[in-house]
Amino acid sequence: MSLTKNPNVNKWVEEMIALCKPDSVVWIDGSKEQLDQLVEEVTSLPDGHPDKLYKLNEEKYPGCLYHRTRPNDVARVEDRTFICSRREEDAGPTNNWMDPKEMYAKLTPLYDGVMKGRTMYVIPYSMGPIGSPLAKVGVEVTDSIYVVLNMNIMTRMGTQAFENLGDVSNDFVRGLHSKADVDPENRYIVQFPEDNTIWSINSAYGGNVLLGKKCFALRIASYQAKNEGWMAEHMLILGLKRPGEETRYVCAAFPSACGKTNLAMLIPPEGYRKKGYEVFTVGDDIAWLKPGPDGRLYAINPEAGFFGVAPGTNEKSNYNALASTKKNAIFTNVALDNSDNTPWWESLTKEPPVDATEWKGAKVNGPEYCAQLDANGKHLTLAHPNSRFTAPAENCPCISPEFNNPNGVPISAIIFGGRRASTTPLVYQSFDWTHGTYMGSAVSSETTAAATGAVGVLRHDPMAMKPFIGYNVGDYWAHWLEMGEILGDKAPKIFNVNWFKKDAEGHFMWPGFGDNMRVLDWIIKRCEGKVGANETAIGFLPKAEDINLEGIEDEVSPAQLDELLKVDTDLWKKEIAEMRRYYNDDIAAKGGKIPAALYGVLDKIEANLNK
Ligand code: GTP
Ligand code: SPV
Ligand code: MN
Repeated sequence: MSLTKNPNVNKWVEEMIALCKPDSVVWIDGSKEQLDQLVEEVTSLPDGHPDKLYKLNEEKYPGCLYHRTRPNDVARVEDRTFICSRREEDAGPTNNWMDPKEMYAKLTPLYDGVMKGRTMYVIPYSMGPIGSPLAKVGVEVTDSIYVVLNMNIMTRMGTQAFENLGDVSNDFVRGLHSKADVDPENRYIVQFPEDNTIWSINSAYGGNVLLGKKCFALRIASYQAKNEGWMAEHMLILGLKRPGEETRYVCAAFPSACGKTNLAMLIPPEGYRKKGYEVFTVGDDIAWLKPGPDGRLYAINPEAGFFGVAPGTNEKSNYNALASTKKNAIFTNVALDNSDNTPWWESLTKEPPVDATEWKGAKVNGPEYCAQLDANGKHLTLAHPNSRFTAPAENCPCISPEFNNPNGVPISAIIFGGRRASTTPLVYQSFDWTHGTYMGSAVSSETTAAATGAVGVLRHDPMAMKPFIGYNVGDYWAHWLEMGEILGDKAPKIFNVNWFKKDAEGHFMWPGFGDNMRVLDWIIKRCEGKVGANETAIGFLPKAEDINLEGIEDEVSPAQLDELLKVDTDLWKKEIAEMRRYYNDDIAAKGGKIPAALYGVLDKIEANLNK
């Protein structure tokens, strides 16, 4: 039974039913009874069934579930992700493109009858708080209970979403997902931005199938945002409360698996905590940003949960993320400690469990298994490097009191970053918004396990949005510049950080995690005009004495801090030469219209370095 009178929704769902031919259709109202029933169904599947979810230790992890995806289906697949705008030039050089007519024709046979013998679940959901002027509605049809249960955590799911849409509007994103045969050869993640439509097939993993996340809230939304005068970005949102001062909010865009969840939930070092500094999480992955009535830029988190990287998460590195996973969470591709049926991943505890199940499902002796080396000489891991937890934001001990504020929070600073072993200093500030936009366009980072392919290779990832910009990257940069014009002197200040600089021995030079507070502190003071800086060829850098090292003097010597704050002219000349090559060869020569102002910045920095 449909849950809405909206004829646009009902007509589209009828079409999807006619195409996929499910045995039955269930509209997801979001009620506890309905969800409990789905949990019973999916946990009752026989052991080893590829769709099965497992219940975990009810005392230690109440309401938590565990799932293993197929070994060839463990991350986003960028080479199988398409932006199907009518004109190829509107997809631009950073996207795979196919004519939408051709793509529909290609995929329709794959979906034809694909749900025979299966149930279709119709999921209404809101991205953003119910009632927020910035929120948007999506409907996803899927044949996966895993998707339903994850969408329940990641979005405001169920009948409530239709309240936002109303009975007549056609403004909703249509998402069609089928796990089909989970055949990697026919795996497609396709966005049709001009149709508000997403078609995903032959995957059952995370970002490929939770269509509200990357597909809608970034790829489709970035296109909508350009047309409607706002921004959809791959950014965390955090609030920093300092004693006796108003809470300041910042956004940070780092590529996948480069530290957004960690920064968003940061616990300040002891010295700061004692003085009363606190960090509050508004979002850990996606921000929708729009100028507010006072002319400042406001941000909401369109999501309701965290789909976070598990390995590396522990009491010390990210206490708040770990705490968020302790009830009503779903774990995907982590390992199990069979002694008490709890999830485990690398670095959760020092020693792997002896009686373990590794992420593909084999029962192993943990320490013995992890002592083995793979073909590249790396230790085997019990959990997949891109294993994840799906956790409700409301579990997070430091969730912001503004999390559900329909108007969002005002943003003081935008921070870019990535994994850079060399060249990029710990932190620097742009000269102005245009230079900040250039800095965003110049983000490059060593690749991680979040997408399939080689790990550790330096690649350009402008604004941490390379896999997520739903249109031409040149037009996207132009949109950033336009937003700067609109915001004028109320625009957030723009910074770049690098937690990942390495010394000659390959060790990280900066302790990172909670100690990143020391950098945030400088950033906020810069926004408030309360601290000076050194003007360099590439931007404003902190004076060494303005980075507070109290409590980490043993870890970061003055010489090391100098190294972290160094602008190496030779390396930067290479960096600029590479940027010119990137602009010319990878973007302009392939149909990206680079705004002249960005070439202007490139010229200026190059001239500065040659002075
Ligand atoms: P996505 O969910 O893929 O968008 O990732 P993310 O940007 O939220 O990354 P996340 O915070 O999950 O961190 C990914 C990995 O980076 C984890 O293994 C972290 O332990 C590690 N990491 C995060 N912050 C730091 C840091 O400040 N320093 C170092 N050295 N590692 C960090
Ligand atoms: C990312 O890869 O940036 C993620 C995980 O946040 S996924 O939802 O799979 O895209
Ligand atoms: Mn992400």
